[in-house]
Amino acid sequence: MAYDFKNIEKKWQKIWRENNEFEPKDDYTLPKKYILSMFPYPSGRIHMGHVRNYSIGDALARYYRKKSFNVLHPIGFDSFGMPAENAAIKHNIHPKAWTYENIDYMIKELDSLGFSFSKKRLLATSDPLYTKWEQEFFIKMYEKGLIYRKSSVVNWCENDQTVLANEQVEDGKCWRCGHEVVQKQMPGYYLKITSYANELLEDLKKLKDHWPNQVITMQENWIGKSDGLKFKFEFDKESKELLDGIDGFSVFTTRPDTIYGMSYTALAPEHEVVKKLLDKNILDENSVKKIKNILNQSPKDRQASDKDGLFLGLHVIHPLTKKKIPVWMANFVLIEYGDGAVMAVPAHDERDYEFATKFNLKITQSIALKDSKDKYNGEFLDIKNGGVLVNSDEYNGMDNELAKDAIIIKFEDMGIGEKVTNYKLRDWGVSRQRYWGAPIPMIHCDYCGLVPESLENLPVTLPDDVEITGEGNPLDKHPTWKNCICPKCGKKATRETDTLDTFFESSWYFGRFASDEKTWKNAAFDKKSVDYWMSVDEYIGGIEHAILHLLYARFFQKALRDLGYLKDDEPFANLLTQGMVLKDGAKMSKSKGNVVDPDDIIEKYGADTARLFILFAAPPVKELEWNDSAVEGAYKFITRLVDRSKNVIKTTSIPKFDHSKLTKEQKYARLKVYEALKKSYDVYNSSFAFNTLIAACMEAMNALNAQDNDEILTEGYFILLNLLEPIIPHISNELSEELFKRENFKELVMCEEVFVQDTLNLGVSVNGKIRAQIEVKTSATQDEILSIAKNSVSKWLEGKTIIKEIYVKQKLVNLVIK
Ligand code: ANZ
Ligand code: ZN
Repeated sequence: MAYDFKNIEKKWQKIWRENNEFEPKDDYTLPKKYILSMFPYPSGRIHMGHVRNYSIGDALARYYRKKSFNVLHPIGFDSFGMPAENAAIKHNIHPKAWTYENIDYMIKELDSLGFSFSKKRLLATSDPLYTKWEQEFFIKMYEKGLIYRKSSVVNWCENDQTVLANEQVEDGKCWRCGHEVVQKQMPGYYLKITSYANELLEDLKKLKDHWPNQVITMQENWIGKSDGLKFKFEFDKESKELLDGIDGFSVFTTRPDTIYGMSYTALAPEHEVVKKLLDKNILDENSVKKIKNILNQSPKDRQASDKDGLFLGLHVIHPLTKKKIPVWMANFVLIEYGDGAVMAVPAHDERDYEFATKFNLKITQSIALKDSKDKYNGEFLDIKNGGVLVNSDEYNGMDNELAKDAIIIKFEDMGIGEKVTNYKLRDWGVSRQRYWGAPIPMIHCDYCGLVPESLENLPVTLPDDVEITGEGNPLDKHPTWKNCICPKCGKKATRETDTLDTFFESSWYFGRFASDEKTWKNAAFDKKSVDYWMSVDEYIGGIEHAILHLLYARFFQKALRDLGYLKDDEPFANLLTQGMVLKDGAKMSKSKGNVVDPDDIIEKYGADTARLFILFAAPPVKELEWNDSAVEGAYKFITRLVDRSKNVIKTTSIPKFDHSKLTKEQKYARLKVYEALKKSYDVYNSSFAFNTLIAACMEAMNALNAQDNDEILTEGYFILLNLLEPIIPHISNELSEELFKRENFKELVMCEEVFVQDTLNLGVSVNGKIRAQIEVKTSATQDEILSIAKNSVSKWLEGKTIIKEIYVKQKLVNLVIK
């Protein structure tokens, strides 16, 4: 058993390429589908995760093309980034050469899989023409205040020698290399994603039922909205004197209802009050040491360690009771969140509780469960709602949910606080101290300060002559590249040497793809084509991008909309997150040595087999376990499809049948074929469970083989080849061209009569116990059915009298006897 997949696949790939079959049409009156699989990083080779990702996207693209949609199905490369520099160090090859050699090779691999990508819109994000528009966005965003520069504590990876965004730190480690991340104070550029926090959260509602729930929840949590009260504490007189000038500090609480239970306040070690005490040398040596130690820990490490802190020798006045409250520094208070300070309520907040027990601080109850008679003895009480206030003066007895609002109003009336909303989301730091990235188009001028490069000088391109050692930023060490002229005053100035986080590039590539490539030189986006093609109708990629890329891209879409570049609020109308490809239960990876190379599979079995296996082995959203014998099985199915095609009648139209005159096997074969067609509607339009469609096609093939009418076989092939073409395109095109001529492959017509059953099965019970199963003609009368039923259970009726005969239509017959 063999078929000549090598020549067949090469032949069709050539035909497709020469006819430009996969280019989108410029006719914007046609109904459209924009199908996009996440573009790859040019690491050097395609892996099985890619094969899965692109097989799913390609099946959809090919399906919608058949359905006469105008389809955009582009591909490109996310080609800036660190591995190119690492390769440069290891193999002594220039990052640019490494990147573009890899791209060339990977394009060949993608072609060998027969994916129907538009080639005219191929791009690499490291192309200067791509950088040009990216730098224009940067400048427009900077001018609008959406980008700013600040010095702040950042995540620093010693191994990669660069800054990482919060989203790129996983369990305190670098998302890329796994090295420990440390904290470092550094200047950098930030994108004001926080100014879109609310819209990013609200618009998730529009994506419900179109995006996986899991991704929506992860984004909701990452944005992390909380409503509460912000108010200001005043220091007591002694403390004010110590702090010359600082008269108090603000805190944020989501639980104003617990305010009478406050027994201390706590500041982050970075807080200005702590700074002041350090500056003034007021604290003893041990205290200073403790603060410095905590400052050196990353926020993650602090959360992981035991509660720690110290009393600062200061007091504030409780805004309602006017009592003195001690001020502590604590390692669990984050400078980045809220106001970097908390009112601590140990009775009702677990972290405050742990801290208070450790340092022997007072614990006061302020909320009790309704109708509870228990005496309070200093334990932690987690009452979020449904409680009543106690020890809370005028609020005693009030429902705690109501008390939240009442106390906020009180603070607002007193003019010392206000209702605020806080988000966990932080601005996105985009400066990277690396060579192989898009240069940040800013200029440092001694006279004018920070000045954007003028638009007509874009793109600012990378110098080729750099030495890449892995230490420090090569652009910083380049002898001349930095030197430039200030666009504002014309004096000598220096360029910014930081480059952009590569997530900047992947945040707008889908819009670039949606622009007619003939316009790429003139503008970032071509309004007419981008308005037509966007949003992406189906976006397919790995769940690992749930927060990072998908949040950044949503933000960019909104920011570019507000800058007048784009129209839609959301970039991806539907999202499909595919599961991982595993072998022996673990993710395929070089370090585990369990990688199956797609090239080897294509060499041995052909691209169609690889695609069929990968879509058949599991539904797209589930993990897929590699299985050599299932690959073999996929190959055998195709071989059989080729084999049996010899009996198919060459024709250009589907044969017609008088269905009622067919034999049972013939009827069954037609039923299975049309069941597969029916399945395809659901699979391509909503479930994407290609595995079930393939299974239906396989069943249909078996049923066709079990009957002997070549006309039915022909009808079956006409339909099945159509259904399978998006999955195994080479062999389907080969066979359909030979048997039916490809141009006859139009919309398939459903045949409803095959679903009409002419017999039905009924259970027959005697006194409620099922005793027999009967098959009767659907046209049989009730009397006929009852008489067949009685015959089938005659041995239970012997010597008895039937007192009741019940027929439940299409279900069962029940006989009551005595
Ligand atoms: C008093 C209180 C009592 C609180 C109580 C909670 C429970 P979410 O919901 O995540 O927004 N908080 C405020 N700023 C903080 C900071 N910079 N670092 C660490 N913790 C901080 O959390 C809000 C709650 O986290 C706030 O409400 C505050 O503690 C604490 F029974 O105030 B709460
Ligand atoms: Zn200047």
